[in-house]
Amino acid sequence: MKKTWTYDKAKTLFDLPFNDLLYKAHTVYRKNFNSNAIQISTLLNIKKGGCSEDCAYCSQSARHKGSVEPKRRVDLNTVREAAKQAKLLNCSRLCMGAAWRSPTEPDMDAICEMIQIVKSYGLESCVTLGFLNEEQTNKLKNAGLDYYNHNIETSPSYYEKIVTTHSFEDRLKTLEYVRNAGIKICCGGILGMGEANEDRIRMLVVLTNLPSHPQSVPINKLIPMPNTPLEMVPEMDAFDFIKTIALARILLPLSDVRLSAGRSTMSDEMQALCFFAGANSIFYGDTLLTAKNQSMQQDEILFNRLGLKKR
Ligand code: SAM
Ligand code: DTB
Ligand code: SF4
Repeated sequence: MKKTWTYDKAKTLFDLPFNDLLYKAHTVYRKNFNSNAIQISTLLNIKKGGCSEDCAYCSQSARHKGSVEPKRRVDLNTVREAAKQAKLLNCSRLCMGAAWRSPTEPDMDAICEMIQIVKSYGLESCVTLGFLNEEQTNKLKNAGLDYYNHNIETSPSYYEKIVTTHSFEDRLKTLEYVRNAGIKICCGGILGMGEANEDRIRMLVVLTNLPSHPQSVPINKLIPMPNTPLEMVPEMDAFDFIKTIALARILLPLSDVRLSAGRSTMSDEMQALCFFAGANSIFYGDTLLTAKNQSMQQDEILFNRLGLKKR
């Protein structure tokens, strides 16, 4: 039975001394997973830039002057090449991201073909396309989609300060369609957008109290992208980041918790503490969607030094 978490209970955990919180989180981690094995996903941007939404962190919003140059949707060959490469690099999942508020019908047909290509390489498929309706969700399920990524980003109240073109509730609605269609959910957020620890805790409380836990929970650290409203936000405290990962592990004991965007500005020691606290998944590859990732070479060195294996 899934445990119900209140904000107060979660905050009591978050406020424990650092060692006590990490010990608890690592105990939960070890009970449920091989704590030396990391799930590896790779990213492909299938439609860059030109998005109608105004998400303050995003380099792909057409509303931030000077953000990335928009490109057309990529062709199927680009997906084939990315899938081949992901397989060669021992990744288990390819995640395809599009800078859309929501996909059109011709987009949907192309996406279904892309999913089938990814599956034909023996990889798990994940897409993130913005808002979906029920019909679109069922179409993705029939194409064989494994995961849909749709993040809640932050607490409900802080969300309004970050995005004005859609609401937190809109995001929950798409998550409901995805869950009802039987597609696994990848849902997390971004830390370091100027929010308080209270918002970080509230975001995790929303995730743990969904009708079922998201199977995958990406925790991104803001990459302050040039020409976005968040470009100058001060760097968040590293210990608060690690504590949020630990809380995610305790509140979502069976979910994969992904140490997502922002690793290229984290020290090896900070990443190691996140892995100890229960992060068990990463994005691998030299680029994310538009930003730089920690290089694959650095990841190989880090994994060797920490005795971590790809799962
Ligand atoms: N348009 C879709 C949507 O909004 O759901 C998918 C694409 S969006 C780029 C995928 C996720 O990347 C976002 O939900 C956000 O969590 C993360 N992200 C985007 N820009 C980021 C940044 N500058 N730093 C950290 N994470 C970021
Ligand atoms: C997620 O939570 N993080 C990934 C993936 N889902 C699609 C994307 C990170 C994007 C980082 C900023 C960029 O590359 O523009
Ligand atoms: Fe568009 Fe998604 Fe970026 Fe928001 S996060 S601007 S919806 S691509």
